[in-house]
Amino acid sequence: MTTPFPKTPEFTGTLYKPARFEGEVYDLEIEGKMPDEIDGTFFQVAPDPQYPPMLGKDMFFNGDGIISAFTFKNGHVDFKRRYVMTERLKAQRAARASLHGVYRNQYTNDPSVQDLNNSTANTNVIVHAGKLLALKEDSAPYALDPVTLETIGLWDFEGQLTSATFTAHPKIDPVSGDLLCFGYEAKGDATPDIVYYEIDALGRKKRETWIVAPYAAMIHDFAVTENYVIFPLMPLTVDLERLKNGGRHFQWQPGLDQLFGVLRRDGDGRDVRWFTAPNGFQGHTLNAFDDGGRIYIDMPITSGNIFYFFPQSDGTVPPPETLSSNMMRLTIDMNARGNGLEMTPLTSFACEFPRSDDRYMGRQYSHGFVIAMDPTKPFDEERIGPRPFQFFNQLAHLDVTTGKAKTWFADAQSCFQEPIFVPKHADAPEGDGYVIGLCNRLADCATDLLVFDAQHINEGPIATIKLPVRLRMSLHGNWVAGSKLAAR
Ligand code: V55
Ligand code: FE
Repeated sequence: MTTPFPKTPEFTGTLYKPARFEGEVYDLEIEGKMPDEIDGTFFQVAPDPQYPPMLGKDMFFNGDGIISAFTFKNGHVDFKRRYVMTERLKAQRAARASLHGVYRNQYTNDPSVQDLNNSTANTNVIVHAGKLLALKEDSAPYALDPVTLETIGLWDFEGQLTSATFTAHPKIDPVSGDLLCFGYEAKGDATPDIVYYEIDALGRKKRETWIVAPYAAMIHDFAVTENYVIFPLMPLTVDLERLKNGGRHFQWQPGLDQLFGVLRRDGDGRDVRWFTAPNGFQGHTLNAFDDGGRIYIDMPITSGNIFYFFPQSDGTVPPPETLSSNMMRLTIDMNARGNGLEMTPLTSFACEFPRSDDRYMGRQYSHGFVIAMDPTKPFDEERIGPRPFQFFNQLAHLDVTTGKAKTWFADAQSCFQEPIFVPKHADAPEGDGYVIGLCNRLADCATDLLVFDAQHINEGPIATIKLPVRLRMSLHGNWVAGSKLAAR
């Protein structure tokens, strides 16, 4: 490879310089006391471009998906990291160059890849029906072997997937083990169609409901309760003409409300109602539940566009310091008339990458785990340098029933990534377990995996798992119990 990566914030520094590393490390170095009882694998995925962008510039969300697997057993951790061998990556490797243009715009790709699937498989990984699924919201999933990380190929659930797309944020029903999932732009680029599926633990489709949104726009994450599905339609719209003219997939619309499409899980979709809140940026779902008549959805909401790479039509993006952000509780009263909803802050600080105890998905719950930014803490601006995204200098445990938060701050140059929750054992009480997450160390150009006692995050990690290689900034992942992988 003779072309260098661009010297832009998206491709430089300890956080964003591509790592492009595949390999295995047997028995990682551990500092502290690793509990013997943690048994399973933490899978997570990063966008990590194999080649410098064909157009000379690109955004973080367009990198090739690479999966890390950390397998915990008897107090030891083994590490494996492999690219998802997407159609796109295979074509690039054959050409020894990037062949892909603007994010989610096939019209800007090299003609040689025009007919290939465009997914980078870079946003989330989840195990379902014995397969590891690598997800990108513009495509069907890619299936991989969860033990070898060998790519099997594009996965249409044995012909059952009728949509062009599949979310990167499916949920697993903790009682049935069903995969609760959806696609938006589900009939192709810029279509307003949305499909909701429920696929059982053995991979058989049980439910398929189609609705049409008021317009085509991003639905990144969603929420599911025992009775309802909620689709947050973001003010990031799609336009086919813009795509054909080589433009960006999404454009921020400052004049549009936030919309929340609500339908009954057991209905046919004709009951869908769109609730509204003032213009803002809907983040990831922490959790949601209903009490029959009212629906509660907890998610961080920001006052404006945080995706600077999807500006509004005149090119403007708000300076990040002008935006405010909180974890919010949205309450939707299904018995009330009108399309309003109530919004109350659950935190006084900005946070993202929220996770809960997955055994309580869609049920009344108390414990949330997030990464957060405390701007009053020391910050090594020089070492951290320009960065395309928010830096998160804290890990936090929220009790959404009491409003109390416990936080942990490492130092002036450590950036946290999504924290996942691992129960102490299958029937431990809610929130009784461990929180595991990656932490980028800018002083050492290193990446550590940290293990916390979930109830005592403020006391710092109980174990630090040291990687001998630096990993690039990543996105989402999930914990899979060893017993589930063995039973596959
Ligand atoms: C997001 C991330 C994506 C994407 C669309 O965080 C939305 C939101 C990593 O890719 O393609
Ligand atoms: Fe996401």
